[in-house]
Amino acid sequence: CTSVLLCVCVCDPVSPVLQPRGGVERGPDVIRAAGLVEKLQAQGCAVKDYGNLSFEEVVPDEPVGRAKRVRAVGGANQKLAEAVSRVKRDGHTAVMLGGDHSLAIGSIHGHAAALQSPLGVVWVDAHADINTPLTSPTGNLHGQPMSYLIHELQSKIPALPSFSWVKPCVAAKDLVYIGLRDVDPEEHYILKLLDVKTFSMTEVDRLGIARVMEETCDYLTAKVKKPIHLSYDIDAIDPSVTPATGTPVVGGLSYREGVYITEHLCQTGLLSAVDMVEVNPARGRTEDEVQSTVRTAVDVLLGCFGRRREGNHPADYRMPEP
Ligand code: EXY
Ligand code: MN
Ligand code: MN
Ligand code: MN
Repeated sequence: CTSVLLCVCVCDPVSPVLQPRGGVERGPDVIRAAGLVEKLQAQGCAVKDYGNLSFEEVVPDEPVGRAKRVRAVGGANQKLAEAVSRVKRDGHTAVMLGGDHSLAIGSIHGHAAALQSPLGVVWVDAHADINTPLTSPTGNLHGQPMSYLIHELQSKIPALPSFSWVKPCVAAKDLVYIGLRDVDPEEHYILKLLDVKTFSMTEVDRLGIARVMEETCDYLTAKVKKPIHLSYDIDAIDPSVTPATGTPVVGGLSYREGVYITEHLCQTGLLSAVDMVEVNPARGRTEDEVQSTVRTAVDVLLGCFGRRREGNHPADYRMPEP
């Protein structure tokens, strides 16, 4: 397989406030330090690491209405979208390491722009991240990325500085959520209004993760087999496993469910780009908490690229004859 790592951190709207000495922008480097590239190569992937994208600091970046850090996040995502488009046009599978989930604006936009066909999006998250700038209770852009991308919400999105390049590129029917358990009332209204397919943690409990994944893929490929963009927020997994993240919510996916999602998507052959976001080493209370979070993020990514839990063993092994 061929994968390309774009290591990206779009500035986090929450982290600098809560963690003034650094935060989610260190996610890509700790994921690298845990050996992601080497492990992908060991399982047969050709990997190109583009390094961290660098973004201009925007000062001042006063809130627009309630929306915070609009210019910085808009500008960074435009740069990211161009980078992702180039990678996809070169025929690679793109991996975006966050960083904040607001990077999905540029990631999905750039992915869609490079394709000739529509895109299916699988959003694995405790949160729906579909507030508009006007419904958002916090103004944090990481709670909003899907709203900018969905065709059906465009009439509800106000013009924002540094966002004029963003054009909707995903149909509401091509989006599936897995792992939801912290949804704002306004987001719930949007999900119902647009009839978005959701598997909250209640459905994961009721159906089991295997059936959730079968239904997800059946739903997305019912008419045509679309390339899939997986946007994976590490807070989808239970904070007992992945505590080093900005907005942990109890009652999440187990490690095994979290990895199974990627194993299943990998075997569809349709996985075309992956975001791994919200790994924040500054939010771990101990080194063990950071390592548990980072190792899980790495395993989730390895699952996207063919890692099997029984081991990836060569098919040409011959037993020694006596
Ligand atoms: N729904 C809340 C908001 O819009 O502020 C919380 C969002 C948390 C988003 C995290 C990254 O997934
Ligand atoms: Mn965030
Ligand atoms: Mn989340
Ligand atoms: Mn998220």
